[in-house]
Amino acid sequence: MNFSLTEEQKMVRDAARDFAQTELKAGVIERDTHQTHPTEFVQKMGEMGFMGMMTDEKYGGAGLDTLSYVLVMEELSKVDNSCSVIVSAHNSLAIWGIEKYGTEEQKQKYLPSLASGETIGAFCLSEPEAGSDATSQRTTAEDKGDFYLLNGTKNWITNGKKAGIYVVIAQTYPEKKHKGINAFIVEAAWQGVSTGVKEDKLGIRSSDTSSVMFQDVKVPKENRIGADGFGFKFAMQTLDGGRIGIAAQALGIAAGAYELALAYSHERKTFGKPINEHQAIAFKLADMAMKIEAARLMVYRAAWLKDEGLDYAQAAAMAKLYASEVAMETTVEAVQIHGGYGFVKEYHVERLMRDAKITQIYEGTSEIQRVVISRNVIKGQTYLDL
Ligand code: COS
Repeated sequence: MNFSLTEEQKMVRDAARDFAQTELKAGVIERDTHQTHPTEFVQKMGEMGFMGMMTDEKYGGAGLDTLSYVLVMEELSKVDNSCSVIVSAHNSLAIWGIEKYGTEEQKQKYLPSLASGETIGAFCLSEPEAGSDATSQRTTAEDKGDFYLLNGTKNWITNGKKAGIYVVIAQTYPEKKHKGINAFIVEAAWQGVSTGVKEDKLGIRSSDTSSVMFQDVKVPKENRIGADGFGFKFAMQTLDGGRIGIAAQALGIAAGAYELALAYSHERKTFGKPINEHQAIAFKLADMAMKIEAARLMVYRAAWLKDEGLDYAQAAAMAKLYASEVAMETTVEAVQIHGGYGFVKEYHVERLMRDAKITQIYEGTSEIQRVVISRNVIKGQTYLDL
């Protein structure tokens, strides 16, 4: 076993850390308050290679591994989770499936502008009545010969109003249930595509989340991804990788809140000594550090399994479930350590606490992760089997 990072991975991590701490941090409270989209930083992240992290260099991507992606997600998420969710949805949910299952024509047409960050991507699976129960798709894609006619509404779409490209999951043969579902690449500029208002959210407030509506949208046959009826498995596999990104986001939130709480515990004095010399605070810091380390090992291992071409669905579900719980617990404790200061925006931990909550909900709730994990466990899958 080798737990060290390569020189390249360290360089990528340090670049993300520097960018997050020196550029993102300054305006993050203001962007959160006013729900301002971090457009200029998305452009900068494109220049830094973060918008095509794992995409092959021949399509203009950075060609990095999943572990590098996780390291970047972790560093961005210590500071600005609106930026990190944009990176995650774009890389894991929009680009990954096109690169993995798209035709060469689709890749050449869509990947270069996505990988540079010029075009933002979004993944449209959830619907007003189909979130966890993903097989119950109401959006239809009727086969009309030369094209599919797409109709329906998608909810809670990250990058909804900013995306130029949507990967859309829709039902073509309702009688076949999940085996009748397809995945399509849909351009935002096409007639019949529209978006709802930007959602006013508890956390990740400056990221763009909205409904996306499709009304009689003509999707050319060549824009279907994969074989006819492959859409549900495509969506599930996309989410397996997406969960590694969100697990890394949760890890970054926890680590960011912990670092702030640790620094504050040295500065703040009560009863004549720094608060971390009181056991009540010292033990909180010990528990936080231990849980973050456990989450980190799970997240990095899930990324490693994916890079090795091994089965990572179970590891991703476990990492996402555990890291998101650690993010929630750690941020609540970080606010507590800060006392009254933790309750005001200036100290950053209240925002991280608000951001943490969504990691237990999106890309599969904690309850769905337990469904996935328990089914595998009952089938006899041992986690350490490689
Ligand atoms: N990879 C590949 N195939 C998968 C898969 C995966 N990770 N998970 C399920 N499948 C396949 C199954 O093997 C099954 O295939 P067959 O019909 O050939 O046997 C098919 O998909 C249906 O699976 P299953 O019967 O398990 O479907 P369920 O309706 O019971 O749902 C869960 C499975 C709950 C795991 C799924 O609906 C899910 O993940 N829901 C959450 C979706 C989600 O994360 N939503 C939030 C979106 S935010 S972008």
